[in-house]
Amino acid sequence: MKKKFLNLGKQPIANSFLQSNSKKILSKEFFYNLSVSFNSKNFLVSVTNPVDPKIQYTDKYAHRASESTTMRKAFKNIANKIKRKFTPKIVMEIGSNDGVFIKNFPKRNIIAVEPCKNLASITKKKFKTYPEFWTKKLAEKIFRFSKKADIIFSANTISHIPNLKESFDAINFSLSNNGVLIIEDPSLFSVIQNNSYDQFYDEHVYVFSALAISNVVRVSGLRLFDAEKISTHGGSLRYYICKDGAKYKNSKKLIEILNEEKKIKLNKYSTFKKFSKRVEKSKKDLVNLLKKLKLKNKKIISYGATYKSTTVFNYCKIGSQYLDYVTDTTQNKQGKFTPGQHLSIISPEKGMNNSVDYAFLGAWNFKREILNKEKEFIKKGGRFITHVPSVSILVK
Ligand code: JHZ
Repeated sequence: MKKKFLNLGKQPIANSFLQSNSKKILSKEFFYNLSVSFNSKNFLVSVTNPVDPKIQYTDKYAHRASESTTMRKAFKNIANKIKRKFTPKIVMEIGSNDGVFIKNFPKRNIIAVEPCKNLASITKKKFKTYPEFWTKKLAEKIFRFSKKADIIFSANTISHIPNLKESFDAINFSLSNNGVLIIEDPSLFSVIQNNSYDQFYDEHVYVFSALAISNVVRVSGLRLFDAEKISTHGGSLRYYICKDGAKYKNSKKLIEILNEEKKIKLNKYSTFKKFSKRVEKSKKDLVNLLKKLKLKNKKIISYGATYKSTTVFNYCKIGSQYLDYVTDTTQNKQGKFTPGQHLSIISPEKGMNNSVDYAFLGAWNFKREILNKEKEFIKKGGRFITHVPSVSILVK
């Protein structure tokens, strides 16, 4: 039932930024083979052989959701929408990261679940935080003797959990009768439309479609009743899910989204086979462009040490022969080296100087925010390169 359609080669853990590029550290670097499959029974697209979560979500976890103004605003907006629409008494977040969503709620309403101990220690100062993986056992520990959750929110986390059946069973156990699960994850529709193959890396065990989610939650006694397109992370879907017997009617918007997905055939293997050909072309085009610019002695860097760019650089084998370094605003990424290709990461203040001719948009999902911030660079003739939706130099 699970059929492979894309091979992205030998990849490191996308989040494993290295402390140094010494031989000793490099010799211990972990690699696995990243390939992606389609399940013709429930339409799930997934990494064929997921990596063990215990080596991914450690106390050194690098991603901070608060790093971008776009995301801070997006989480504030959805928190306000939830308050208006559902007036929840108990809200649980699965994968609370650095608290960017929960900080919009009063302390008494919140339960946070976050397995990365460095992140959990940030939110536990104010909110009830469980520094654990989301499992049936944890759900029982939290809810066996207390009131169930009115809202369970989870952004960019459920797609990271290999055992979906257990996760949704645990969610069903934790929801009140008319409680609602709201999840957000990058959408398969956007990945196919934008050719954004870099949404596949070890953490993104799944890239969901509404078609797949509706099938997968049904098996756990849940029902997808609404969905909406959101612009975060290069095009995501927000899903509204309830218990089978809850009061919510299936929305028109959901039917439209499901029909759109059927129209571009997200339920057919042939769609993904065609996509994999486009991915191969994207790799050739990007490498050719970088080669051409290097022959003209241009200085090229990368902007944003994203997990996504780990996939691009290791799949296309783009290292120091093309890129001088990577800039990133996240303090705990600065001074480290990118996984697999070992490019040094420095702050934009240091790295975005007059000597740079081109910057590859590793954080292409924040294109608008970054182009706005880097007006001076562009004014002085600097240019951004992107591979999404196709390889090009951005004129403005
Ligand atoms: P970001 C992460 O993916 C990881 P990433 C995770 N697995 C996930 O699911 C997705 O997010 C949703 C920097 N930056 O989060 C900050 C600048 O330097 O979009 C970040 O390091 N300057 C949880 O890592 C990175 O770029 C800027 O102006 O692929 C963005 O990473 C801005 C706006 C960001 O994607």
